[in-house]
Amino acid sequence: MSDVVSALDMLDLAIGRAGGIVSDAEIKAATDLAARVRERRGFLGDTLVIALAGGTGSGKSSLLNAIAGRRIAETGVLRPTTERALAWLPTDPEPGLVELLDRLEIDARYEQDVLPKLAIIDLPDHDSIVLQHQQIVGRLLPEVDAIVWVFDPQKYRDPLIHEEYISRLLEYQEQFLFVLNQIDLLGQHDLSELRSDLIRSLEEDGVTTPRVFDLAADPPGVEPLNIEPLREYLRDQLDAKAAAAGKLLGDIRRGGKQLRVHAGLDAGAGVGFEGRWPSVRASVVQAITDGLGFDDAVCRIGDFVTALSVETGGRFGAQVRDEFSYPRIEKELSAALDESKLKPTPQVERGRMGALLHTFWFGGGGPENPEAVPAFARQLEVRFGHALFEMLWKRGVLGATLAEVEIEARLAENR
Ligand SMILES: Nc1nc2c(ncn2[C@@H]2O[C@H](COP(=O)(O)OP(=O)(O)O)[C@@H](O)[C@H]2O)c(=O)[nH]1
Ligand SMILES: [Mg+2]
Repeated sequence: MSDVVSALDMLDLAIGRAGGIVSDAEIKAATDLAARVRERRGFLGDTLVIALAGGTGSGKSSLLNAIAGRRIAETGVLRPTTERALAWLPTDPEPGLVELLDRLEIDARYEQDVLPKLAIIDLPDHDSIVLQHQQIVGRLLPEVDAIVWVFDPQKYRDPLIHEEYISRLLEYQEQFLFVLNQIDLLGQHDLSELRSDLIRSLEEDGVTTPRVFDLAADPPGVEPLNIEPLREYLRDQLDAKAAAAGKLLGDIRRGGKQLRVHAGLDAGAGVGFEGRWPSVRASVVQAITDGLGFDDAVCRIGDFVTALSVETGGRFGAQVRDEFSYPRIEKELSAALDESKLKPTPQVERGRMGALLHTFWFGGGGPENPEAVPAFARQLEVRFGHALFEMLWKRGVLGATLAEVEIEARLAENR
């Protein structure tokens, strides 16, 4: 299972692994992009997550039941009825949604397949537990897509809701929806008056253009009234959300791709190091033991480093080159000779071909102490093989992580 959150987590991991492989500026660009994706208000996934808030008895639980089309939450005249928050969520919820509910410690979860991609959180009735409710709303707001404030005709001016919640949380007003419930109890005239009055008080709280839906979630003996406009609004929001999630995934993929390009990983991570290095090492040993000379051996390693640098490219390629500069290769190579005590075969000044012919005709080539050859080969392994392998391995791990970013994002796009 995959979602925006998983893809973004993977991008974060890749950014953490890109140090030393791509430049700091490129890392910063990717970090900024990930931060922008995370900053997005609301739930970071393609499920539309809404929470129902409001005074006790206003009809939050009834509204959930009305939207669901069946009884999910307990409702009742005896207060409070909803003691713990509960969530109504799609079956097979995206992992980010499960994490969100875990974080909010909402354990009561009812899976539904009525409205895929819609999750509704019914908050506890707050009169008795104001503090807890306040904390939940505070924690919830930054993480959900919308809060539906439910009012009833008796308590729609409840100062607690207006002063303690709405006017203090105005920075989230884009996410607010308002429901005037129990309209079955009102005549047409009362309804329009009450509706205007509610809008006025919300404006006094500081809400710029309150979106108010009037409905009856649980009129006695009859079907809910006027639920459809709210449902329709939620459906539109769902479409908008799907588009937004698609855009976020696009951004994440773009961030991953940038890192891949800068790390020179676009054509894949492998340069076949393990297959190539043993023959380079053998040729260095040969250069030393066949009398081709120290400089020739240095060049063989240098050529290999250059090839790796060119093939990996970008900043990483340059770094391979910097790490294994010619002076360092010379230094390490003479240290390898010292350590292994291998005495190089005296150089024959005729170039490679001439040297080979020389050995062929006159024999007698070879080091004074051939028994030191394995120790020399081991030194090459330690001083060059391991170090190069480690650098390439790090880049390979980054490559694998970036592949994972792409895979997670693609899977999420196709959910
Ligand atoms: N007349 C009428 N009663 C309603 C309506 N909606 C809810 N109720 C009743 O109001 C009471 C409280 O509803 P409930 O959903 O438990 O409110 P909550 O505390 O906000 O969750 C219950 O007895 C519901 O049956 C409605 O639209 N009209
Ligand atoms: Mg309730």
